[in-house]
Amino acid sequence: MRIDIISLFPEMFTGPLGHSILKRAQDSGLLAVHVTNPRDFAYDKHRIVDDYPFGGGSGMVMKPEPIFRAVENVVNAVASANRRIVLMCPGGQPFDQAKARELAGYEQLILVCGHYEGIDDRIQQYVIDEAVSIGDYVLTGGELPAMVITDAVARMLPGVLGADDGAQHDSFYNGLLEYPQYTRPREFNGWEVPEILLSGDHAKIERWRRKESLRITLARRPDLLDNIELTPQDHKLLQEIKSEQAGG
Ligand code: 4GY
Repeated sequence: MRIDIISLFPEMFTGPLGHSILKRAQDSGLLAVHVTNPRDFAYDKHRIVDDYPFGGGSGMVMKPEPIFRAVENVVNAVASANRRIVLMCPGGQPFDQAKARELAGYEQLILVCGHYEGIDDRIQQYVIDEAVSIGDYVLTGGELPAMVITDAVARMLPGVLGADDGAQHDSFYNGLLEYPQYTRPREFNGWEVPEILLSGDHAKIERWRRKESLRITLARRPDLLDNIELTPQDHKLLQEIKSEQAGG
């Protein structure tokens, strides 16, 4: 997959995308990330990318032409029509795991980062396929959201997390929060690893993990339980959890 980021501040991306799993994904050719600066597509003498808002008001608005040409340029760089052009915007659709999985299905993802007071709305109307929001707060620009989305989408690509596909056990992958994980030592500061994880009984371990996922989801994010299909075993496990709570 190729991810194109349109941003006035390309240097912001070098750190976060150049390490660990995202670096490995790029080195192995599973992911390519390109950052394009709309300023390079501002053809006036001062390469101006923003201007005063029509109608008045404070702050500056990003001009449409440099962004339009920057998007056009990266569109022309990829032959496939299987692409999505996404604007980072607090007013967009909430970004979640399902959206990450969906966006990972495109050949090319173009993430457009606004700055200042926003982008001339004609870009949003005529160029952008969809706007997404990473949460109900306002940042100074779309750069951090673009990094969040790049990260979440990249790890959904086949092969990025390695052979035994870690994403299957993620929080949210199955609609539940993740069960607790432990590693060596078996005892640390007198704090023990749950006995069952050392038993070697894989069926029992699976059941325990499912139960702990349900327990943690019920405690912290009960809203998530309304959005998934629970199996008869899940209902049984939830009953156990509730009676354990009642019994103290
Ligand atoms: N939240 N989710 C977000 C954001 C910054 C003014 C337009 C968000 O996605 N993007 O806060 N973006 C704004 C700043 C211009 C982008």
